[in-house]
Amino acid sequence: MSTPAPDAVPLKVDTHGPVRTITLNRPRALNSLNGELHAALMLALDAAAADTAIRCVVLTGEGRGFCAGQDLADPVLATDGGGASTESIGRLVEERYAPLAMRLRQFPTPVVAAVNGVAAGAGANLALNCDIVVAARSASFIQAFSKIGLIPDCGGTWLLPRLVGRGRALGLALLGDRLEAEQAQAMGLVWQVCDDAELPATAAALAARLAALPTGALVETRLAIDEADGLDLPSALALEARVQGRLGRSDDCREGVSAFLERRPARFGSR
Ligand code: LHQ
Repeated sequence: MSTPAPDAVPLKVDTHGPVRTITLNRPRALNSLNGELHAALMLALDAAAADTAIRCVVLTGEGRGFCAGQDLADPVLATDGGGASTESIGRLVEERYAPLAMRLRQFPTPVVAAVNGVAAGAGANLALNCDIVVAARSASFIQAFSKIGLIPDCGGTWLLPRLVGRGRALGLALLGDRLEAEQAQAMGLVWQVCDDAELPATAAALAARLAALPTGALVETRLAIDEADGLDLPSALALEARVQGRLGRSDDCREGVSAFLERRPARFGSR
């Protein structure tokens, strides 16, 4: 039997306790997203979301890339004239990248992006949609869209100004320059940078910490921060009161307070 090619399976999934790691596995094309990889990723995210034993997901890439965005050689982009019609690109963004961004922003557990190499185009924004971004020192981020006549997608237009401010968002998106991991960290796009060899252990340690915290409260924190962004202060305060009122009655909140008072580690329940 012949040995399978290294990227014969588009996605690898590993589970260690409450942490599920999803690894994009098309290393020869820098894990760019064709239809098959996109579908596999959505299915893997659905499976992790449905499994209540999973309390944190890590998203990473095989090889020297994290994800180079849309697979520009995907036949779905080809037309007789050699270019994709505006309509088909619009549909692709609607059918693939918008659901992917929404899935991550509404995911029922924290999601850590472990950026192992170049993250370009929708691949960069895939990482930036995650709750915590940890990057290998050799990783980089490129808003590659302008070079092919497009705008940032997969949530980029919404995310970038919120993460780095309008001026930097425009600089990144218009110029499409490569941002090294440490520059990305200095701008606030990345939480932590580590040596390349340390990336899996660093991501696993962060994921284990997140998995031990009350999942519901972590997810509500993300949702409230995102929602508050579109609200005025009185509305944001009302939102906080509403969510806090609900979480305050939860078993996790009771357990956290009891553990504090009894000076013992908290044991949070299932999500
Ligand atoms: C690739 C790709 C790739 C296929 C590297 N596709 N093969 C939404 C809707 C519809 C349409 C368009 O897009 C979108 C959203 C988007 O994501 S738009 C942005 C799409 N991505 C890009 O424009 C990035 C294209 N890639 C690059 O600019 C470079 O590859 C980067 C800067 C990421 C890495 O450069 P290098 O380290 O020099 O690597 P390389 O260019 O030699 O790539 C290695 C291989 O990966 C190579 O294949 P080969 O067979 O020659 O070894 C590339 O063709 C392949 N590859 N990105 N997106």
